[in-house]
Amino acid sequence: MATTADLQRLDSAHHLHPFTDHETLRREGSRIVVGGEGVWVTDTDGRRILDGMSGLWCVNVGYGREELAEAACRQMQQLAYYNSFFKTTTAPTVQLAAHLIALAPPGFSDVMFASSGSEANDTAIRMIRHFWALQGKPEKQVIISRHGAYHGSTIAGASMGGMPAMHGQLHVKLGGFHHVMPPYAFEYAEPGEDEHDFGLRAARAIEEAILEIGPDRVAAVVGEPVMGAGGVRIPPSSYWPAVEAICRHHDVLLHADEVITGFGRLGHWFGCEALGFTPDVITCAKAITSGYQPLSAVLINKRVAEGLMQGGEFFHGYTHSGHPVACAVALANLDILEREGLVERVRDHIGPYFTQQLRTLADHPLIGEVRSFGLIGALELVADKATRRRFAAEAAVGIRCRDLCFAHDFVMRAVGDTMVLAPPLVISEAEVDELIRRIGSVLDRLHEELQAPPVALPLAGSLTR
Ligand code: PXG
Repeated sequence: MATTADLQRLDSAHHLHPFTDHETLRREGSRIVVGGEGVWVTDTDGRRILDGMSGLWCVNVGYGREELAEAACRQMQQLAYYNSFFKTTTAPTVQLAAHLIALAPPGFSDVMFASSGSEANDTAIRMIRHFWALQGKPEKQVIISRHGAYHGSTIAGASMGGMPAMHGQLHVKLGGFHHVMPPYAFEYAEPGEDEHDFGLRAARAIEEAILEIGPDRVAAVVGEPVMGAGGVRIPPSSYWPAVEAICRHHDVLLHADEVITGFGRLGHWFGCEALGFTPDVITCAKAITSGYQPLSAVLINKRVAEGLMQGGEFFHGYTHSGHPVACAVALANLDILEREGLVERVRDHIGPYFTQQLRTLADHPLIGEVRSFGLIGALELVADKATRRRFAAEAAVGIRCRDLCFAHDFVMRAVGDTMVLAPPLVISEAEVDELIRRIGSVLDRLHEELQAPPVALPLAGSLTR
């Protein structure tokens, strides 16, 4: 049996981690996670860690669900792989497509599968652009996105996303994407500006972009109903209905990237329902299997589907599109979500409880804003509570907070100085209390450290511990 030190040595020698500064990681070593049950994971040192992030926003039904392992095992024993090319498919693939359409908002009719959120978004981009070409409008190709959006890590996903650091490393960014202001009141609202009015102003930024580019050149608007990786940016309720109206008015498709918000995170099957709008295209991944298998899907409405079907063959697909094992696990995962009423539980019970408990942190001197929706939440760390002035970026206060959370055996992610949470939908009230208690201790500790002279501070920027 390999020891922690053995695994860390091999990890350092050979494994490149996603989104990681390897020089720092190799100095400090990785935490190696070996088990999980409910909302808890265990590492090789035997520490139990309360996972406030559902892995990476995905383990909605919690860890350790044997029936998902059994679904995978059964399907592997019966048929581990077959594809959906060349007029073939498999039973779980078909059943899952039908099930997703039954859960989707009215008007949706067809599903195409892939394995990751990034691939789903690449697929959606290709579908949307091809749809307009088939409509006889090949010049309608530009996709409007928002600054701070995360749409994945492939070249198209990173180009469509609004992360400046990722754009910087693309070197040659794909064309045909335009970014506008996000509906993020904490940073973009004018002093004293009403939330509702701010939401409408952020929607107007989209309309202004459509008019500037020309409606005959704009293919779609894309957005996460609530921006996740960009720092849990929750739009005012006025935003999405206004964006939808603008898209309809200018005949621009609306693409909801539901990779984080799908499957109950916001108390509805899809986030668009929670935010009051109906898109034409939905991409989803992550919690479609609660992370137990890699799987993603693009859902399209009748209009887009019928348009695409007029075009003969659509030259797109992956070896693992509609993989039968992933689809079988997704079906079993949807069954758990339905049978245990986990989506309604978020809407009616544990979501409101989480919000209420998270709000108790609002008085803390380091907290400039607390916000949440369903089981997604954020805490803004600020240097000055009255003016909401942020800390200097070099102080890396968010990263220090995250590292303290790890040291206190729980996971809360840092996006700059925005601390974000997305616990599994099965979290109990007692576990919410425990999470909030641990966050409170970490904030107190961080506050003390920040008062102390800089030499007393732990090394900033550490990644794992
Ligand atoms: N869209 C959205 C909205 C996402 O959040 C993707 C697309 C891409 O999915 P894949 O499966 O290709 O990773 C995502 C993924 C983080 C973090 O640290 C967030 C994601 C992935 C990894 C890390 O917040 N979101």
